[in-house]
Amino acid sequence: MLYDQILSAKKESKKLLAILIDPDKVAVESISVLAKKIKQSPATHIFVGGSSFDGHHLDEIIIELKSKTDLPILLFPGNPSQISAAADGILFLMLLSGRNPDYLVEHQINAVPILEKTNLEIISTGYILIESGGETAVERVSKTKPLSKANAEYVAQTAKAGELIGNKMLYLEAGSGAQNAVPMEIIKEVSNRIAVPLIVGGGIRSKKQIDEAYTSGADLVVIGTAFENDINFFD
Ligand code: 1GP
Repeated sequence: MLYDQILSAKKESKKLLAILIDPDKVAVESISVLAKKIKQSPATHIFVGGSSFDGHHLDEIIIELKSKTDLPILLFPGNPSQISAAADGILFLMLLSGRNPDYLVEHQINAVPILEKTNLEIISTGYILIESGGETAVERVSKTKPLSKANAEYVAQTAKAGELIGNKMLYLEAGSGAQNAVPMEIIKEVSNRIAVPLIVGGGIRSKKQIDEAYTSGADLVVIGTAFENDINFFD
């Protein structure tokens, strides 16, 4: 099971790395080149999803990725149209930082009939958006405000509530292409407070930032835009 592997990695302090593929930004034909680069990178997981993608060539993208790499593929959906039975699992997200009922529970309810027709491993994940210096797509699409980075205690409290509700992972998100990544102090505060694996992503553009996220307590770092803009990023 994918979640058990993530938990074991956490126990062994083995850090994980996911490359995020936004299906809106890639063509099926480009996957073989991307997959080659992913194979040469330190990535341990592939995430697939985007804020506003309508799901149109999702199956094809995932089938192509699966035929070209051995990494587990986890859906990172912005809405229920982004569910594909071809993936291995799904981050079943709950936008804990926002107060929009659609992203707290409505999308999840609508996803059930689709999920029941798949064998996807479903991993309940609390998703926390942190302010990052400008409006991000997640903010725009979810119509929610991020949490202030000035109040690390409140962010940690939110993450802990997610854990107590039953989230099996927490995701600290600055937003794709964010000006500023999630600050180290926030990552530290949250990781000290929760026992479940911590994912950190958004605006991470350098090896140094990846290492800083790990040393602050991230168990899994997500890289999307940096790899999208430069497929040689991990060289
Ligand atoms: C976005 O956390 C991911 O949801 C990755 O962000 O595209 O900025 O790497 P970037």
